[in-house]
Amino acid sequence: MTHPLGAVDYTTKIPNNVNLADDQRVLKALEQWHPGYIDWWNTMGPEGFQTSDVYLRTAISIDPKGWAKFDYVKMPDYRWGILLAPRHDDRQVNFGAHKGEPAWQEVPGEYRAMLRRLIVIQGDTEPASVEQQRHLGKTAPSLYDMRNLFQVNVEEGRHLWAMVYLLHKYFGKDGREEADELLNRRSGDADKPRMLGAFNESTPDWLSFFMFTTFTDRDGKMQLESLAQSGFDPLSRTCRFMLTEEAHHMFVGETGVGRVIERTCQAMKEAGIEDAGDIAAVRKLGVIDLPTIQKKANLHFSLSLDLFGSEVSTNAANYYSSGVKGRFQETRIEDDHLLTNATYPVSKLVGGKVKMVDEPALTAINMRLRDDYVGDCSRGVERWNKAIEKAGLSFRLKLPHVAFHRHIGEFQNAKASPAGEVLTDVEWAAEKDQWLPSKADGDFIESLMQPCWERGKFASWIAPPKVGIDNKAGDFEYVKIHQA
Ligand code: BYC
Repeated sequence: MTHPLGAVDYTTKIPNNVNLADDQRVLKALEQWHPGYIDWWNTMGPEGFQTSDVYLRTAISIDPKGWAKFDYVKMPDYRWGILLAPRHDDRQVNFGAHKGEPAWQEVPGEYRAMLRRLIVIQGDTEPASVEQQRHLGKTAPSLYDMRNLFQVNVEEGRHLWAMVYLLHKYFGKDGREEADELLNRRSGDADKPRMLGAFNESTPDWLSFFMFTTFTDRDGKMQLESLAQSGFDPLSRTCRFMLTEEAHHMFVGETGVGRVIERTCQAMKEAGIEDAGDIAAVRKLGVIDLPTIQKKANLHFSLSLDLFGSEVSTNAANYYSSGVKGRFQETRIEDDHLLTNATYPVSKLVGGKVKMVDEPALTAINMRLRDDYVGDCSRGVERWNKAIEKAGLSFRLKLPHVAFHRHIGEFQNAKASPAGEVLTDVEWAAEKDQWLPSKADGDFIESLMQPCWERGKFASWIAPPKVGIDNKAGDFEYVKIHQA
């Protein structure tokens, strides 16, 4: 269904705090973009559930206490708003060559191409993830999980709107062309793929979805945090508000994996199985064995590490020196915020071994952000391990070494084990199915992916959540299914 142009009331249809009603040029550009977006949503968004009523939160303001409202919505009618965090008139560029100058309210000509590229890359990931996840509704393990999937999806749609607004507002004709292209690329397409590697991978099952939202959305958080530091104030303000929504996506991932672990441990305990390595016995219980969960974590963590780009990168140095993309929590770091003389330790492949080498801190910006990311991920894994420990099992999940299974940067041509030992091709080929999900693992997980859509019920392989969304009771009907 495409809304006829004249029927779309943008001043009320798009909640916004950017004065769209008084900005006729941008309003017109968005009006022209909107039908293409709705077409994309209807053809590439959640498959089969476009007419269902979903209990969704919608961002309606930027007030930290009441920014969202919950209600039943059919997804194509979701109000994809344009919301920027409040403007502070005294905000400055906080790092790089322009440090101390007032933050830019317009795009500086010399950094136009750079900013446009970063905004396009950020924008490209948002619809890509919706495309990757579009088939998952059909195998949802509960109405609660189905609703969370759709919540993540509509908000990724809103994040696309956020980037498209910036392109239309600040980048003129080429901004409009880039906005159109964002609707033309497709995840995994041979001719028009999405821009970054991990966004062209498939998300074949719900465990992958939970791993993706744990690890890849967390890259989203780190990248948005870095862009939120930007000297280009509208980008900073947009990203700050997006981070408010992003937190829920990581919650969905981390608690999703946590609930899979909880259910597995519970089933093992009930059956008196103590050896997590007895995969056949555990699988017979209709739950996912812990070693397979580890393999999925290995896959999604390593794919997400690639999203940080090369450890040593002149692009990253240029972004930083120009003041367009900073470090995680830049303003809380105690240094000169110029980094002209500083160094930073980078893990590199030296003589066939992984070693730490000091590099100029400016070119090591990606590495530093990745280190912050790995720290954040480790804390999540520790929370998962607590549940395993509590169940009295000796198995522990671990993040693989950063050299493991990489396609970008220092280790892209190396074959390394999860422990970080560099291997020959033959050794790698012999072991890789122990470390990454094999076809047989995929087939087993797929066999468990049976829909469970009864109110308050959950599939055999996942525990219920501790609390409902918006404090709803356990048997709340999060999705009223009307299948298209
Ligand atoms: N795949 O110096 P290099 C999210 C390219 S996720 C393919 O190594 P740089 C979300 C790179 O573009 C966050 N290509 O790296 C999560 C460059 O190409 P050109 C998304 C890659 O530029 C879940 C060349 O390799 N946001 O929001 O310092 C659901 C050399 O680049 C990859 C952003 O990423 C790759 N993995 O850093 C929904 C923020 N890595 O220019 C949403 C914006 C590198 O030579 N993007 N290349 O043609 C950036 O800040 C940077 O572009 C990157 C790369 C961090 C991605």
